[in-house]
Amino acid sequence: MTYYGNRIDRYETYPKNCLLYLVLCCNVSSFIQWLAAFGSKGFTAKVKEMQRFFGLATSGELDQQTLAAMTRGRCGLSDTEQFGETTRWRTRTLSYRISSYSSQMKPPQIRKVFRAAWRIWARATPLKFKRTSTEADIVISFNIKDHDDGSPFDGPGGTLGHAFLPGPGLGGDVHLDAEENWTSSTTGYNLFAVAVHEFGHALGLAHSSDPGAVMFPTYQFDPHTDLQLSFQDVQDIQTLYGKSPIKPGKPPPKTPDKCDPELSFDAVTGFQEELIFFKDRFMWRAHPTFEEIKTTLIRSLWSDMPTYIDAAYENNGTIVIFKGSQYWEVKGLDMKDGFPRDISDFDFPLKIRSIDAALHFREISSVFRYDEKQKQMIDGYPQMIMHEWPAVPSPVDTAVAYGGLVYFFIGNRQLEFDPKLQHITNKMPANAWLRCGGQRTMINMAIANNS
Ligand SMILES: [Ca+2]
Ligand SMILES: [Ca+2]
Ligand SMILES: [Zn+2]
Ligand SMILES: [Zn+2]
Repeated sequence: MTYYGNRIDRYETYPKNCLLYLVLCCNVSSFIQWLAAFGSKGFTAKVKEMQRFFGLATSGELDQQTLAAMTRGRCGLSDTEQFGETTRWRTRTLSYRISSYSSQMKPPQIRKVFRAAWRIWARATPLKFKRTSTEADIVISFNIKDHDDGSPFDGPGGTLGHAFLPGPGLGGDVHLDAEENWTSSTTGYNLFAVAVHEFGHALGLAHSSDPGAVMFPTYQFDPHTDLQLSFQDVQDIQTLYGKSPIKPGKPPPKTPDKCDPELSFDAVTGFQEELIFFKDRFMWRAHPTFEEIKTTLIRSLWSDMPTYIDAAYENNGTIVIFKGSQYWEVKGLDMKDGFPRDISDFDFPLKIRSIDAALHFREISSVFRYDEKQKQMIDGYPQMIMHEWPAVPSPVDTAVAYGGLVYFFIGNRQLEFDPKLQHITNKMPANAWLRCGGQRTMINMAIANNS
């Protein structure tokens, strides 16, 4: 890979092949160099490194989930590389010029998208952005294939764009691949989402390791929530330029810390042999073979899944997700067609319009709804048995059946309940499964108990 000038970014959708992906992901400058340096053992190590980054089982093999993670968009800049000297603009008002347009969107639409993308950064800083048709600090262009900067584009897919650090000439310039299906919606590639990320680079920002950040290297677009800078993005840009003179409104969203003793969950579900914990836009996967439990966006595994969910459970490899009066079903990595559907499908009493917690037992194959008043799980199917949960306080945030036991999550605590003994057998912090000091083996223990 030739580095040209201070080009810092390539926004990737997917690699033309996996090896190229690993080279990009793992900070090795060329494939040849990489092969010579690592050989086939190195390949496994690099796959593992990449799997750790995405919070997958570190098998070192290109299994289905790994390949799926690779097909998600990402920025081609190494995730671990640090920039040397800080580069930033010295003026507070920056000019930008759009020197060419995409044929996929009308020019006024494109101008509107860029204006909105600059506004995202302007709100957090003292910076102002003005569009001009003459000489500008930042030139934005759509380019096809080789465009004379040593980093040719590759047609639809692959590289989406790249940007240059602040500086004279090419500095701060943003190049987008004109052959992408750019849109202002969810089909193709959302120009706004890519522009906000690339503009961040044009202002001097590197990639962030915060999965909730706009500057996180993977392409992420959530049609259901307004795109906003994360707490980390705001801190990073303010380190370069200082605060906005305008008093901020709502504080930027903080990415939850899995080891925060106050952490609570929206929902928890089993998923084959692992447990998945949901909170806001994020999730953690506790898998017996995962060396590390990473914070990842729900969207990075299931792109159509709602966020801020109410409850979830697994039935035979299918995860059922509840939010408000709707529910969704996902099988493996795919959202099933025909969803969301209304929870009235479950024959709940009519007055029930949302679900606090859902539980599913493989043996009885039934859904229960936790009733706050009666402190019990009401069977979703009236002809089936009622279960009682003595000594479990209400309300509960979520519950999950795992290893023959039931775990009730209440704020930052969880209660382990043995349905056979009909009493609480353990009390723990809610995040006890997420490997925060001293709790490393909890998921393995639960599995051992079950077998
Ligand atoms: Ca491309
Ligand atoms: Ca420039
Ligand atoms: Zn990037
Ligand atoms: Zn370029």
